[in-house]
Amino acid sequence: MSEFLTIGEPMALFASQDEDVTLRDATHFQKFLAGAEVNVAVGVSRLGHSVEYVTQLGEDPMGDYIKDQLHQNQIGTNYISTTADYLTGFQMKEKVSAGDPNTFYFRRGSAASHLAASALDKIDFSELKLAHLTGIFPGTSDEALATFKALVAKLKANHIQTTFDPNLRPQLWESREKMVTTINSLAADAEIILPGINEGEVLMGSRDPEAIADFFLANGETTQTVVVKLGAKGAFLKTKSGRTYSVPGYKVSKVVDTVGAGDGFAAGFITGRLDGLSIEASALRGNAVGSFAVQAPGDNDGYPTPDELESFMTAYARL
Ligand code: KDG
Repeated sequence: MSEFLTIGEPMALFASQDEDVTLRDATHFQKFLAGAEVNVAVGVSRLGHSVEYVTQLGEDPMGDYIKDQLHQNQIGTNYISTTADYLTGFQMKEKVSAGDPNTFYFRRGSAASHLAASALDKIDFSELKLAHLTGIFPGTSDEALATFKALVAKLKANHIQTTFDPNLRPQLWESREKMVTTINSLAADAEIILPGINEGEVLMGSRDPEAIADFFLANGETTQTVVVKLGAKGAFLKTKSGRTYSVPGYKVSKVVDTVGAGDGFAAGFITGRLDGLSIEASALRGNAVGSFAVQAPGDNDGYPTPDELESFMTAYARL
């Protein structure tokens, strides 16, 4: 039983330590836990909420490493299955002095992509307050897409609110058209949608944050709020009733690695909602967690504890 649940593909991440060197030539790597949904799980757990994570791991060293990491981060493993038939996925990430690093995935046919819908039968929805979903897991295979849809049906039947981050990974989809159509149709079932501005442009053709929000509000009857992430510039929010908010970003002195900032935003936003904050205050917290994320080399290792978050937000408010 937990307040928060997510489903996804966790991976071991080998982050290069050789700056501005290609993955082909890099020789030094540090191992981390990665995967968009597990990043959010780490962020929500670190901020003090109970979390269960649904996935399937291979019976291999990467799977064992991920299990250890989940335990260290106090993430529930009650809904994690294991299989000897498929391997756990992993990825590599460049280190860059500026901009976004290239990443490369070794995940096709992974254990997580073979998670069957029957694995959802044991989920206890009784204390669940919110579930986070992304466009990555359903893109990993047709089986994962079916499992994802089965989970959405169960969440609906149990009246659980959902956040949805499109998290576009074109490498996973057979065509851009299939990715756009499927993700827009999955987004329609979420109460809160969290697209990045670049994703909004791919999914509906405009970089205007309000046009992106209007698109998703019209796309699904369930959708109540759209939060468009603007990177360092913060976020733009629009609700079904037509209210809009612009929430500023936080400046950081040195960006180490941008990957994981969007998931950090989601973790901050979600914990804001679980703590009863307004959507505007939740988005401000999301921006704060995102700014912790960009100052660390892994995807979720920089996410704050409640004390770290509070002192950062208080100090910043005084500037
Ligand atoms: O958002 C960051 C994640 O996406 C990263 O940790 C792993 O790329 C990844 C994925 O597809 O889950």
